[in-house]
Amino acid sequence: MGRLICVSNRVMTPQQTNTSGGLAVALSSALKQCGGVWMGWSGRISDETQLSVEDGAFTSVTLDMTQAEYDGGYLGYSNSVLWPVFHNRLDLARFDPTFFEAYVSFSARLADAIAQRVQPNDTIWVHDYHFVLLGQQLRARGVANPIGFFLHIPMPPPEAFLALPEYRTLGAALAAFDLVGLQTTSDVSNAIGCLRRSNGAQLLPSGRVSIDGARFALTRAPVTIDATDFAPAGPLVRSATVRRVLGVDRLDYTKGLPQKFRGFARLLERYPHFRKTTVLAQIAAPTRDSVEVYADIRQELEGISGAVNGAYGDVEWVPIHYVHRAVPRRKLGALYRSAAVGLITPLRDGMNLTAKEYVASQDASDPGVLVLSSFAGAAEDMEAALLVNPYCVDSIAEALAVALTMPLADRVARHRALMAVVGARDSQMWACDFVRQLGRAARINRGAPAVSVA
Ligand code: ADQ
Repeated sequence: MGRLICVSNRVMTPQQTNTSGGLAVALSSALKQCGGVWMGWSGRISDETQLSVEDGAFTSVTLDMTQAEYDGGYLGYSNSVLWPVFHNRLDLARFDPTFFEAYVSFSARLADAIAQRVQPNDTIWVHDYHFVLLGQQLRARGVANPIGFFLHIPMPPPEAFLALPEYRTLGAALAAFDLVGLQTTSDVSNAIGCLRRSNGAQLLPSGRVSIDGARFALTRAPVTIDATDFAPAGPLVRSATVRRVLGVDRLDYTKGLPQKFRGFARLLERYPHFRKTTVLAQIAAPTRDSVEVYADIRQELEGISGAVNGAYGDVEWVPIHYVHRAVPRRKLGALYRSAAVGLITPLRDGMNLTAKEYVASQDASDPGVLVLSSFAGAAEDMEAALLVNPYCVDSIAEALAVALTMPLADRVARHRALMAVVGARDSQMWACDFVRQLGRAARINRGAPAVSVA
């Protein structure tokens, strides 16, 4: 079997051990097992065209971005156009016609680097919205290897997708992949709807999609976590006097943090007996600070937490503990475990790994309760959580009231059902399954008989 070449915007080097985020954990685990190459952005901005290469259990190969690629391609097209549009926030998208060229540019230089290094038996797996064009760019450079794509964020409804000036180009580019993976069944049906409208795509009886004669497969492949990394170690430590409701998110407008703060304030307003005995701890990791709307949300949150703390707090009790910082990964498990409620309420989310991490961290004999947005991809399989409408502060407040008073037997039963989902598969299984399906899709595309996989 050949090597796996993974491509994603940020790359871990073989020496890095402190992984942050599901994509990094899943890919490093797969790459360590198969050996292979991880390619993407170095995290640096310069005009240097030389690649940085580090060898170890796998090889990392990274490329610097030019200032124009960073401003127009990464901050611009990726994070100010594709990110908001795919999360159905057209109001926050910046449709600047100069962005797309810079987006094409970095992806094309990466395609050059991959085309120079790829060997005949290699499999290429491209990740996320930064590189929608990469499959097509590789094919244009004569790369005939199996190439798969996985979208970690939601696929938008067709009306939002068609708002992208480049929708036809993006849709056609997807057809250059052998397999396109999405997080949920609704993402798969949105993808079919988008591609029908944008490129006249046809859904074939085999379930494959055809665009102008190019055929590819679509699959639902929800990202998983390694639940054993979060398995409780040591006794359960929770305060006897104050119960903690916990949120852990990147500070992103898609994560619904203002609504979450207001939902908690509504709980205190409507049910005064929770005052003094309950706190909301929100750990919000800084992200994309140089995109304007991210600075706006930061200010908004500081304003809401200040107002709620001013209205309800006193010298002994501060209702909202808002921390704008990342927590070291090794400390997350204990933090999740100490919380009576995990409050994860994104307005839209591809999956949401924090929800899975919260469940995996609980003590099965006295677990906390997960309150989860019904608009997170994770909600598709996690019906045993208390599902809420994250836009509705009353819905959040009522779910919190139920969670904070839930009898032990109900908490145990819900946790057992959630663990059956979270513990069933690990990140290595996720990656290996995708690569197997990709091999099969590529064989079908090239007219070879498919080897069936279990
Ligand atoms: P994100 O939106 O970054 O990624 P999410 O699923 O929320 O992903 O996971 C974030 C990861 O970062 C989790 O592992 C969490 O523990 C960690 N994290 C978040 N805030 C933190 C903090 N303050 N301190 C420390 N760690 C923190 C995208 C999509 C998601 C999808 C993932 C994986 O947007 O929908 O679930 O990819 O496919």
